[in-house]
Amino acid sequence: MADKIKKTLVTYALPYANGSLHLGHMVGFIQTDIWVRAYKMQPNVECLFLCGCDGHGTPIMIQAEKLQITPEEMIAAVQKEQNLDIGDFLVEIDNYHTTHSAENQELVTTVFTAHANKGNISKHTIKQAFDPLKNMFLPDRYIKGECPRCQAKDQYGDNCETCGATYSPLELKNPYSTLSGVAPIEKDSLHYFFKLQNYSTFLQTWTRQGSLQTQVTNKLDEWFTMGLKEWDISRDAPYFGFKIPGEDSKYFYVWLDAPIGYMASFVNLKENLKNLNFDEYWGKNSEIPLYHFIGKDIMYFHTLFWPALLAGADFRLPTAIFCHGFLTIDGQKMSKSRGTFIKARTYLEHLSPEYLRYYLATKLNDRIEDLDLNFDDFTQRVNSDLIGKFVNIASRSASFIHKYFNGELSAQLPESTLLQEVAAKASTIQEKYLSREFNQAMRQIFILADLVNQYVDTKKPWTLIKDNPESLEVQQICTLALNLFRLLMLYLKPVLPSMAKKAEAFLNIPPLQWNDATTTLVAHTIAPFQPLATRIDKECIKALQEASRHATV
Ligand code: 2FM
Ligand code: ZN
Repeated sequence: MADKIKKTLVTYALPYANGSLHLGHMVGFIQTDIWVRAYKMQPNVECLFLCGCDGHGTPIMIQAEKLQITPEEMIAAVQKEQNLDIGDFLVEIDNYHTTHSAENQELVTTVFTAHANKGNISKHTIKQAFDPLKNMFLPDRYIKGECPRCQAKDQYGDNCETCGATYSPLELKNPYSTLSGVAPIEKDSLHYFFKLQNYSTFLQTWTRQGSLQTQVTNKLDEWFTMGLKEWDISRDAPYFGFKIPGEDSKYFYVWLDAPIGYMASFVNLKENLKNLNFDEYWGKNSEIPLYHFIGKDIMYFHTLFWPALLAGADFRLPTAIFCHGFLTIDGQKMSKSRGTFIKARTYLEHLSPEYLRYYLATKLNDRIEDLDLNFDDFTQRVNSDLIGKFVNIASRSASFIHKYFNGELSAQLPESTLLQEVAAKASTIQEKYLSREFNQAMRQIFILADLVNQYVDTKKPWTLIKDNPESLEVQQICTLALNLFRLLMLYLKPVLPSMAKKAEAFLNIPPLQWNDATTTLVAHTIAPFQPLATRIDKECIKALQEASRHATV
């Protein structure tokens, strides 16, 4: 009987549709993609990776206005652009949908109605800042003024960058709307609230069941101690989002429909893959693991609101939520003036996506730590380790096999325990990927690469071949070296999928899977060598930084 297929569902946070992706986004996409690829290299598994763009909210409405296009037009263009950028970073997503979709609207209505029927929704009037010129309520980020504590000017509506005070925008002195420049007035408005506190007991149990990283559980404890509060889920027109059923000028807040967008992306994919079953994946009793990869800034929404929304609407819960830290560049926050605000596309115009994938893999772990992209370190690691230690094993050995042995690998391997030693690491490395300790996987792989280089250096095939151009010993040494390279390529394949494809082509083998660690390649003809990667030229980095200084954000 055929083995049962193990299915898994993975998502990465849906980027907003009001701008291009930058390298900060790519940290999460690459982390998720490496995990998914490592997972899919196992036998009898299926793993869907879903994403899409997050199309609602005031910034999207404002940005479209600025561009003098409709939000719908903007979302369609951005969705396409983001999808291309992600694909060009070799991130393999099964469906890149959008939250501004019929599928999402239907699911949002289902979730909202279920909660309304359970008494989890309340309505009451609140006071909010209102721009009398633009005729709209102002989200905090569109109000600036003087800090009520230290009087610093031009501070945002909720916190002061000078003294760190936090406050409500109504407390700012001499406030002004960043949209019109006029002073906002206070105005009453009726809002809808989700009673998150009704899920307090449920969430305190759920968040301690091993679905979250320890740092997240600790942070949540602080929030539980402060007590969960009701959550404002409505916004007044003008707004770009889904209208609340039965209302003329009130919309759901973007964060209500955003995570539901994960489900919508699934439903949309189902249109093309008819064999997918919604209940099997999203039903209350689903046995399929569901993993959400996200950035640390949106932990609150994913670990509290989202599980509560799902539970109350009788859907399944996430199996785990994995938060990653932020990207800094040369030790600092990305900044346009320093040329470190790097758009995904600008990077791709100057450097290979696999350099970044590899560099990030050497740094990513299972904790919520920020990671730094330091360009000197980046160049050094790619040039000395990736190219110098790994790629060179293949180029050296393959050239001997072609030049002296007609592309034929020897029928037997020479006396050596190295192959067993390297093969024995397969399961540990696979586990490191699946537990998101990519940095440890890289460390182990490069310890092995050092051993392989030492082996070749000790054997000196280039000297042996001079004495005897038909030396069986040289053929066997190079055959072993190529077998070792094949194993290292297998171990690096989740990180370097394009290089793996080229290696599979020149080794003349089917796509590498974890199981291949137990086999060897002997009495086999290899194909012409394909250059796998070249060193980073420092000029390319300079050009990238220069282009980033001039790119529009
Ligand atoms: O923070 C953000 O970029 C959001 N657009 C993420 C949404 S994730 C999910 F909930 F849709
Ligand atoms: Zn202040």
